[in-house]
Parts: sequence; structure tokens; C-alpha cells
Amino acid sequence: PHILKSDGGIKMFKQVIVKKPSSSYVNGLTTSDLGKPDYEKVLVQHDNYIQALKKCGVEVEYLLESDEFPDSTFVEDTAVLTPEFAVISNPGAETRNKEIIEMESVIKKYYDDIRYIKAPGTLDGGDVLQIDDHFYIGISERTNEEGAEQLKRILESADYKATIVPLKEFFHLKTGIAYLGNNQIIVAGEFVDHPDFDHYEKIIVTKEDEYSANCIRVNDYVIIPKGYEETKRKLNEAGYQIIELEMSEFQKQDGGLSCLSLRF
Ligand code: CIR
Repeated sequence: PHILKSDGGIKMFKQVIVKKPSSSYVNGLTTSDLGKPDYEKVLVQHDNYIQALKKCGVEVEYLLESDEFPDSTFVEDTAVLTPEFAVISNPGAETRNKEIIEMESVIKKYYDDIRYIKAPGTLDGGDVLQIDDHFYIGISERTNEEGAEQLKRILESADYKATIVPLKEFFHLKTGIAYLGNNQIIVAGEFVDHPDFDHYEKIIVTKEDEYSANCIRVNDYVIIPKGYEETKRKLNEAGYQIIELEMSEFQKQDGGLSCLSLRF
């Protein structure tokens, strides 16, 4: 009932919020051993990301960098946006938590109805996946049970469905799953055989290509990271129009395509 769908069987996005990476980005949080990001390349890859979103037909709100928040380009973690209301998250990483202060003031321009995840609940937006009227909420290193329960209650009070999914291996829920539209998902690792996602049609990503499960469907396109030929082939065969983006400098900081924008 909530969702305006395009012919592609997916919610249409009109607006995105992105945030320029600061030079402090290279000192942000990461568990990867891929080396330090090259800041010049970070900026180029971020610009290309914005161009790709524009090609998908969305308006882009571009926030300037914040030196004091190295990970703040990963705006997705600060909020969960529905057509009716916004939920400001309570990011689970100490160094990131106050990223929500700026984001709240930005989101107020677009939403009158704003809800909040409150301590002791923590929640990162990267742990929240919307599939039509159903939200999946991961419990991770960043999102705790209390945070997940708070979001579930908020969503259910607005007649959405919500399912909590404790993660075994992935960093965030959306690290390993994305919604493509028309009841179809793309999955990797622990989500391939996960009972909660059994009733969707699946595109399965190989272990080597795991990083490419974090892709984004934006209006008529699916944006995927460059260099994952097998995933690209499968999406092509399924009939999607693809945009490929080099993501190396974001992968180094455990970030992916979904993390870099709030889409609504
Ligand atoms: C962090 O550790 O918080 C950042 N370096 C990466 C956040 C990626 N966000 C996401 O997966 N939603």
C-alpha cells in the first residue's frame, strides 16, 4: 500500500543524499587488509558514483566533508527512510555515532515525521533492507537486539512487516543482499540458503564475487561494482540494465555501493 512502483516492480527514488569523503577518510574504520585508500582516487570514485545516480534520474543533495568523522561518507548508516517517515539511527560505532547530528538537520528538510533509535539500542542503516512492504533488520556488530526491536516496532506501527535477522558472518545485512525488484533478490554467503529469504527469486553470487552482492537498484538501473564478471553476466541475463563503478577505495574501508547514499 505504501509504495509507488515503476514498471520495473520497484519503488521509484526521486532523491538521494551523499556526502563528500574527507581527507580523514583514509584513517577511518576498517577490518580489511586491502591497504590504505588513495584519497585522490576516493574522490574520483565518489564523483563517478554521483554521476551514476544522476543517470538513474534522481536529485542529488551533496553534503560537504566532515574532517572529524572519517567514515561519514557512508551516509546510509545514519538513517532509514520510508515514504512516510524517517528514522534516525543510533550508529553502533563510537566514532560514527555523532554523524547523525548533521543528518538529522538535513532530513528535516524532507520529512516532518522523524523517529529515533534510542540508547541502549544501536542500529546502522546498513543493517536494514526494504523489500516492498517488508523490512529485514540485521543484528550485527553495529546493530543490537534492542535497536532492531525498536525499529521493528516503529515499522509495524506503520503497517509494515519487519523481520529481525541475526547475522553470522556479514558485517552489515546489506553487505550480502540487495533487492532488485519484482520479488527478486541478489544474495551471497549466509543468505543463499537463509530461510527468511526462501520465498524470493534469487540471483546467487559466488564466494569470490561476494562483494558484488552489495549492489543497488535505482529506478531503471542496477549499479554494481566493477570487476565481477559473473555477477554482471547473471544480472544481464535476468534483463537488468547495468552501470558498473570502480569501488576499490571504498572496499578498502569495508564500504560498498549501498553505504554511500540515502535513497528515497
Ligand atoms: C565503518 O566501519 O563503519 C565504515 N568503514 C564502513 C561502513 C559501511 N557501511 C555499510 O556497510 N552500510
